Amino acid sequence: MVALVKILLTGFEPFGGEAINPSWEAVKQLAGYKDSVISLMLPCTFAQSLAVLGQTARALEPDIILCVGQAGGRAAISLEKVGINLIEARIPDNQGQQPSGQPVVAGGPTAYFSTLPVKRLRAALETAGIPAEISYSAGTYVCNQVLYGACHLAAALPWGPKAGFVHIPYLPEQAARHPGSPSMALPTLVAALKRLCDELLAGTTEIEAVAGTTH
Ligand code: PCA
Repeated sequence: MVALVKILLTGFEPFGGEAINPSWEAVKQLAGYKDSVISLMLPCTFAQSLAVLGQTARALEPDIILCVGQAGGRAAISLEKVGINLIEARIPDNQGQQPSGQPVVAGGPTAYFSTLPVKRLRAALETAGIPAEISYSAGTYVCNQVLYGACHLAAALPWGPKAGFVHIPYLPEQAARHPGSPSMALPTLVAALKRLCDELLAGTTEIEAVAGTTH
């Protein structure tokens, strides 16, 4: 019998004055997908996000940790390549904390690369007709903290899970209150996450492809 691949898929609670977070709206719809996906909502707080992720990952022993967050202003599904060991909060988190110049992990490496095959995931989304890009900065807020922390955690877990992060655009109802901001409809976001899970269930090897940015 082939062992089932387990994906821990996380989204965030709303933050920054928004009533909803597209990441949780989409992630919760994937609960139980292909008997492999476990959906988890993370608090948008520096103090709790990684504790909740770590506790759940240790209890469930997923093969893959895929975290999802809102990136208002981005137009495409952003496959994050790099998490950095820096917290620089532009706005307070959901507990009113606004840390500045702090490491995610004291004494940790400067950065981690996602261990997910971001080039292959981008190609899969493009084939499915969904706008996608590789991003080389997840910012310096809670999402970057979770990407860095997930990679740090995964590196320490004995069964060696893969870990990575995806930023997604606003939902149309959010963009309506941010004139000029791009958005992606919920069914498209859900289709994108399903496509990513399909791809990861098939394996985590990367492809050769041109990527990168010049700015
Ligand atoms: N986006 C924020 C944190 C939670 C979320 O969904 C970020 O990009 O850091």
